[in-house]
Amino acid sequence: MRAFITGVTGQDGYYLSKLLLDKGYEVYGLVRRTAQAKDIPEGINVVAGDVTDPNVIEEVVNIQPDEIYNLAAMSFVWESFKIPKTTFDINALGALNMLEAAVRCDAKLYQASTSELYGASPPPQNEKTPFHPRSPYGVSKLAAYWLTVNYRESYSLFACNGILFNHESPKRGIEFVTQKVADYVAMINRSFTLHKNVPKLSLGNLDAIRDWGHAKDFVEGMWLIMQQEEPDDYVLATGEGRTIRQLLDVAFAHIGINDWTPYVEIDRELYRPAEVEALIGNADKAHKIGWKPHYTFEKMIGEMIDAKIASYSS
Ligand code: F7E
Repeated sequence: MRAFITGVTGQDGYYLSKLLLDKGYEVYGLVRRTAQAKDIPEGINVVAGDVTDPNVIEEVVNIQPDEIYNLAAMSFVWESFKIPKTTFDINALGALNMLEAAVRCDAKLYQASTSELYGASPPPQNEKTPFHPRSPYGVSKLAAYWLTVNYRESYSLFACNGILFNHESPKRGIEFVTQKVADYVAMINRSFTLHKNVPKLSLGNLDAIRDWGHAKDFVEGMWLIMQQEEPDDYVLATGEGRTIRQLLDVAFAHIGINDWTPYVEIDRELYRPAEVEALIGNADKAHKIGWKPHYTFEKMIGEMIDAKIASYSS
């Protein structure tokens, strides 16, 4: 089997390519600049290109993959308010190019959809919940979602949306709240031993609720979705919602601090113009095809903090 992965330098690209290599796939990974390819797992065939460039279609056709995983995205919701057009180009136009490529080589396609499609729709959210995105990111991903459905219905393409709720790991970018907190807590841990003062952690909305799982569990779901008889759309989520305050409780407790309030300050700049208050997924449909997350929230946050502590002491 041959797979083509866009966004291979990101968190999900890392775990998915490892999973597919372990399963014996030949893996091709699209990177914008070959210099970025230094952190990807060994054994990946690096392809230089960009999802927004129509030339990428020809590249994919030359490779003739059996499965395409479109993970490339401008994925930071807050920033999508600052760069809406770039967000649209990468997330919507990029998906369109990959769908065109899938039609041309009759490959299966996985589209990285997101719980941000639900936005203002109250939890629990499943595949039947109405969409109401609240950011340029969410709207661009909604366009990609419907393009995927449309290509499935128009060209009998095996095209699927994985509607993934938040998923994290030590590979998560520092701009996302879990990694930002993990990094800070690791720094505090170090400053205890060095007896130094560190600045406060600036955060935005502490009352937002998210359903956080581990990326390693979620990429197994991506693969499983692609192995079904019929193409379909699936929610992947843990079903557990927590506030940012509860994330802080767990993260600080990991280094033995029970009251985090002296360490945290609120910065209004970090609020989004339109906030998504609560996302908690119902993944019953995915459970029926055999998907189940294994990580607990505490284990995942602990792993993220420990990885940061290890990186600071090396
Ligand atoms: O924010 C609040 C923030 O940026 C989570 C992406 O992978 O998951 C991710 O989107 C919550 C929000 O992730 C800070 O307002 C408070 O309510 O970690 P995040 P996200 O926006 O949920 C979905 C499924 C995706 O598809 C996206 O691509 O935390 N929050 N204070 C903060 N968030 C950040 N980043 N930084 C703060 O200081």
